[in-house]
Amino acid sequence: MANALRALAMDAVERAKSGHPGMPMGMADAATALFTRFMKVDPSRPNWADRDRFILSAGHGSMLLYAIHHLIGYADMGIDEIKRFRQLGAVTAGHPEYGHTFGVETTTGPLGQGLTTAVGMALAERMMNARFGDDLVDHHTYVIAGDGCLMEGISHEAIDLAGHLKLGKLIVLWDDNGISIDGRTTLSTSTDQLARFRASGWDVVSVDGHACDAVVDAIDEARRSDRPSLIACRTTIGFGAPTKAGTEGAHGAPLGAAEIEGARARLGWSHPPFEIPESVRTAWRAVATRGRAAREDWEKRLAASGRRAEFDARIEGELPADFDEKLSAYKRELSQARPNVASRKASEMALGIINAATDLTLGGSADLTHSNLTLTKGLGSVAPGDYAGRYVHYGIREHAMSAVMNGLALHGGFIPYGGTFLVFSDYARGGIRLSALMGQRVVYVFTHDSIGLGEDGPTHQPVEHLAMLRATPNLHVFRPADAVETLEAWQLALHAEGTPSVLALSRQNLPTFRTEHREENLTGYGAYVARKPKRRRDVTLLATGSEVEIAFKAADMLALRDVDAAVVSMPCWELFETQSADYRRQVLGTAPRVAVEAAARLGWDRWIGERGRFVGMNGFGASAPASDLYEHFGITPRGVVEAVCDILTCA
Ligand SMILES: Cc1ncc(C[n+]2csc(CCOP(=O)(O)OP(=O)(O)O)c2C)c(N)n1
Ligand SMILES: [Mg+2]
Repeated sequence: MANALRALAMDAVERAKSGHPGMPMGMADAATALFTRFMKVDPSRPNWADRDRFILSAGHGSMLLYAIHHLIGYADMGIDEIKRFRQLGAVTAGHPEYGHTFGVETTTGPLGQGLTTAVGMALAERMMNARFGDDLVDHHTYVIAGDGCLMEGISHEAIDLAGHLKLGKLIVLWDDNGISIDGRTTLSTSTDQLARFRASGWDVVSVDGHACDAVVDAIDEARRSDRPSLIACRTTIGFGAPTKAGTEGAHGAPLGAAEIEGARARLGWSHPPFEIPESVRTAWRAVATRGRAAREDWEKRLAASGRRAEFDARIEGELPADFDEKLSAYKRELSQARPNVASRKASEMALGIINAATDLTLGGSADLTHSNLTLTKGLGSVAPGDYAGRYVHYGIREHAMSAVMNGLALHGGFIPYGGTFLVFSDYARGGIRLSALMGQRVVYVFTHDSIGLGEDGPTHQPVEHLAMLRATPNLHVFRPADAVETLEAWQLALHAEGTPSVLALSRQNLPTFRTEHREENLTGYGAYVARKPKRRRDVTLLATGSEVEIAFKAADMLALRDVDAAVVSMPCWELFETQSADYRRQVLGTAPRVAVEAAARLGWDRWIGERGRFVGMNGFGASAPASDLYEHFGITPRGVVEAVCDILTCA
């Protein structure tokens, strides 16, 4: 059965003239042990909620996954798709892609992230179990990780968090082959991985990865543990290849005809490429039969539980029917109360309403809870062995937080949001990118969003980050300007089922300018006219977040000089881009435009045009009180007025 995986992998890579045969050939025995004895999946219902999750963190070994999926009978994985490995439109993409191929639980390829996403899934499993009990939620999360996954820094964050939270149903098979692309791993590491995992509270064992029985025993043992488990599978990369096995030559290139012929002889596999004997197929299909029976039993339990509707709504992530009504009522209050608060504080206030209106939300922060203001009353902390809470202390682990949130969202049952400073979005970047690529409803609460954070200085002051985030496809970047916009941004983020959101929030107070209640979510337009010109539009001032206030003040000053300015708040460029050309023209107007944002210029030229001016940052910030910094960098009403008068004749 393992040789069938090896043959499909080496033949598919050969045919594609690209790909990674070594890892699938090396891990074929361990994967066969895992799937034939343990994996609980039903290829006819790839998304059945209580299935085991399998994460190929070493995503370059995608042919291992595709070969297994072919043999256990996923409907999309016929032999023709194996033959079209890595070709345009095939389900057999170079690396496993979530949403593209049945049964692929998460996109992998950026090494270490799969392992970390799996931590999120294993955590989601425990949290759903705490809510629905063993009868409805009781599954394992299995990972195959390579040397690369374990070398990546994110692995440390993931291992530490999983060990701390005692995620006993997380089982990692490490492809311990001592080889990566450059050659032997001893070129760059001498870490005792077992000791490292043990130090973080894991059970660890090392086995011969080619001895199926040993792997089976190790998994069996791991399943009995209440700690996460690492099973080091000592393997030979490219197992079976006569000259390339055990070398980096097997990692990421076709083996070549002669080598493949030699491997066939060594493995005793005499079948032509892409032909699998019926007896082997039948043996593999037993995995599906077992999984189907497990799924049917589970469905009976769900039907008998009396909680089916509740469970389904939860897994689907459906917000309660009265959710928007509650938010709208609160928005009306805000417009009346007109708080003068930082948008991070406005976010906390919004979360107070949101977290009471739905229990789908799952908060957290990378050790900046009291700065990000992400914790609201009564959420309760998720703790080792106690998963009833709704708030995760991710620790100082931004990269892991982003990938874990992806795992939580992918698993189903939660809408995760997590906070850090906007400047550290760099550290979270790997996971943010995959949230966007996979279309996951994850909300990033990034506070301290500009030089406005003040004294902490340039290491903490984001400048280029909004541009980076706005450049990311399928990511909504909100920079709300007052408490009303902040609430609207939250509402949009929670409704965006296929798109992650960033909320860039201020540390400094902002006045409420949306003083007239509107049912309509104006932030949903991405940009809108916040202050109409009195008579004619001489100039349009574009701004986001804390700089909208500056634009308003500049407009007042311009009025004294007989310049009539419109102020446009642009809380979300991406949503504005989706509006009709007519609407955009109306908002942007035909008058010259001046944009103000305490960040890098990149991207703004699209909105200000050739004649436009930009008032913002040209380099890094500095350490000083915020108001001094705004003065110092010229991001002031006066600075805006000067920019306007540079292009218009002012009185
Ligand atoms: C974050 C990240 N960095 C670099 C790569 C490129 N890369 C793909 S596989 C690989 C080597 C991985 O070594 P290992 O996990 O031991 O895989 P093996 O060679 O044993 O199959 C590298 C560097 C990547 N996919 N992701
Ligand atoms: Mg390796």
